[in-house]
This record gives sequence, C-alpha cells and structure tokens, in this order.
Amino acid sequence: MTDFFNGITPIKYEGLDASSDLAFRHYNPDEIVMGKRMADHLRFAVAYWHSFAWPGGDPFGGQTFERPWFGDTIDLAKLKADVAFEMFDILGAPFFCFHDADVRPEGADFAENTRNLEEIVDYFAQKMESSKTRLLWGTANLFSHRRFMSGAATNPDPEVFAWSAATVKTCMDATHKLGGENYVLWGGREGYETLLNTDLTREAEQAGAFLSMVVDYKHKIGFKGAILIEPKPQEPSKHQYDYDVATVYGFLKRFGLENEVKVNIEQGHAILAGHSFEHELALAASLGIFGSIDMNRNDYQSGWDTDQFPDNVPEMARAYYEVLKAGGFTTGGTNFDAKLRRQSLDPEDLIAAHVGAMDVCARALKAAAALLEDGALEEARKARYAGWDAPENRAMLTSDLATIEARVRSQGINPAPRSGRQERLENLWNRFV
Ligand code: XUL
Ligand code: CO
Repeated sequence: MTDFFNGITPIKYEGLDASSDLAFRHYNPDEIVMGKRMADHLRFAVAYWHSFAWPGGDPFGGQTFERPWFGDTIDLAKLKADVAFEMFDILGAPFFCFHDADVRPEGADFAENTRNLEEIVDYFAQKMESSKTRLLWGTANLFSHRRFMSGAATNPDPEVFAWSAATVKTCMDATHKLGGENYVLWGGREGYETLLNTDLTREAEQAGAFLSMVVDYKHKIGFKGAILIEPKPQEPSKHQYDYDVATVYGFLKRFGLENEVKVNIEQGHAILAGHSFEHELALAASLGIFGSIDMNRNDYQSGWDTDQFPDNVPEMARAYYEVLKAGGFTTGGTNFDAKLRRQSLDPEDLIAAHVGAMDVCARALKAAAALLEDGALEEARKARYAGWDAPENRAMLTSDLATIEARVRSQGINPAPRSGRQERLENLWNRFV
C-alpha cells in the first residue's frame, strides 16, 4: 500500500441521504436497470493519462500537481501503477484505459521503449491478478513526442510511418496480453496545418494502408476485441482527418474496413465538430459502427478540448438513451477521458471527481431507461413514419420518378402538413430527467 490516498476507504452506495461527498448517491452497481446490472450497463473506465500522468499545465504555466511518481524511471512508473490500482479499488472501477507513454518511462530508442512497456505490462498483469479492474482499451500515444509533429501514419517521412506502425504493434501486443476489450486509435496528429505543404491524396492512402495493417494484425494475433477510431475535428491539428462519425465512416468504406472498425465517440469532440453527442451516437448506431464512449465535456465558452468530468445530467441522458436504443455496450464502455482542474491538487479531488462523474452517469442512465421503458417517445416517433408501413408507399423506394408521377396524378395526392410536436416531446422528455 502507498500512503497517497491517506486511508480513503472503498466508496459505497449510500443513496440520496449520504452525508459525505465520497459516497455514491445514484451509482448502485448491482441495481437492475432494464434487466441488467447498472455496472454492466455503464462499464466505467478510468483514464490513466489524465489521472496519473498529467502535471496540471496549461498554455500559460506548467506543473501544478506534485505527485511522488513523477519522473522517468521504471521504479516511479511502478509506484504510479501502485497508486492507480489503489484508486481503481477505492472507486470499484471495473475498467481502465492507457496509452504506452502514460505507463512506461520514455526510452532512448524504440528497443528501450518496448522493453519498458513490456516490463510495466508484466507489472500490470501481476496487479490484475488480485484486482477486479480489467482493461477496457489500450492505445499508442502517437502525438506527444516531437517525432510525431507532422503526423504518425500520415507523416511525409516514411521513417515516422515505420516507427508508428512498430509502436502500434507493441501496444496491440500489450493490450492483448492484458485481456483488453478494445484497441483505440485517436489520430492526434493525423491532419494538417496548411495545404501549402500537404498532399491530401498521399496522406489518406497512408492512413488507409496503416489501418488495414492494424486490422490484419488483430486477426493474426487472435485479438477478439474491437478496433475503434476516435473522431475529433481539430486540436491539435487545424484539420483532423477523423473529423466526425460520418467522415470516419466514409474513410472506412473507402478502404473496405466498415465491418472491421468501429468508433469511440467523445462528448467533447462531438461538440467541437458542431454536432450533439447524441447525434454522433445515433449516427454510429445507424451505420453499425457504434463501439464505446469517452464521457468528458468541454467548456461551452472556451471552444477547445478542456476534458472536464461530466456534470450535465439532461445532456447525458440523451446520450445514454441512444446507447440503450443501440442495445447497450458490447465490448465498449464509459471512459472518463477527463482531468482535474489544475487547482484541484488533493488526492481527494481525484476520487471525488470520479465519484461525481459515476453518479451523474448513473442518474442519466436511469432517466434514459425510464423513458425507453415508458415507450411514449418511441411510439410518437413510430407514428410519425407510419405512412411508410403501407406497401404501396414502401414500393416507391424501389420505383422510378415517372411511375410516381403517374401515381400522384391518378390518386390526386396532395399532402397535408402535420405537426412535428417538438415541444410536446420536449415536455415528455423533461418529465423523466
Ligand atoms: C484527445 C483524446 C485522447 C484519446 C486517446 O482529445 O481524446 O486522449 O481518447 O488517445
Ligand atoms: Co478521448
């Protein structure tokens, strides 16, 4: 045991009367919601990078957090892992997620990076023997080091492509060894700053070839989890190639990978792309590529990716409504890709942030489930399209313009506009959240 969390004991569900802020008021893991344990619906994951590797810097100032494990040695990386697994236990977190660079010290070359990663993966494996926490997903950090400044797979320099491919292989091996349920690719530098120095055609071909190799390697090693792309429209690149769900789907179709790769949708990224989170979720489900979510918000005023813990229950209920409608998570889950504010220095802040986030997710899930079980919203939606159930109307979808014109004339079709009833549906929604 380390002494970092000052003897904070495991967080329990105490209901609405709980007196401490280190207790769950809504998240009751064993409570059954729509026939399934709440914990199995939500599948919470702690993000290793923000909680344990982020120093608290912003564009105007550096580190604010003092953590005894900060530094680039294997021993400190193991101390970090000790504290991380203690936090997973305190929270009862079913999952965690990591990038290679969060967990291992940076080596002088590729071989040293790989050795460091393997040593930490073995250490994780040992810790997981006595922990209930599993790996939701692993990923490679192909964006922080200066070698990636012009991209990873889409870099003009083939040596960076090679380094990136080799690194992803080691990270897929690590994820597979730890029983990870997914492997994520967020293309932090896969985009461009200016078209003046960028060949779009080449970069797309490189990205397609790279992803095809990832899929081939998954099958080669027998990794049963899902490969997930995480869309984001900009930041750090001015224009990111994986802009949003629709863009990613077009890319997957182009390279014949739409049945192999799904998406990890982040709330904040959806908003940056000019969408709502629920739009991105509904579209992914409709295209058959819904995988997992990163449940962290941005600040609506600042317009950049502030990665804050979620706090907006009505918005989150819309998201979980789409997740439930899509049939819930299979390999995916709810990852908190969220960091503390840089003034939140105390170990208790780290615990309270996750407790609050888990609680608001549980509250949103319960509201969404109640609305879905009530059925009135789905009935109203169905009724709006009911005309399409008539065979003569459905037949139009495989007909032609001239035949339809003849039908309009012979039947004297003259459509009468009907209310979309938006306010009534909003009132219905608001009775549940
Ligand atoms: C960046 C982001 C990443 C991915 C994993 O905005 O969301 O942390 O989730 O690389
Ligand atoms: Co994310």
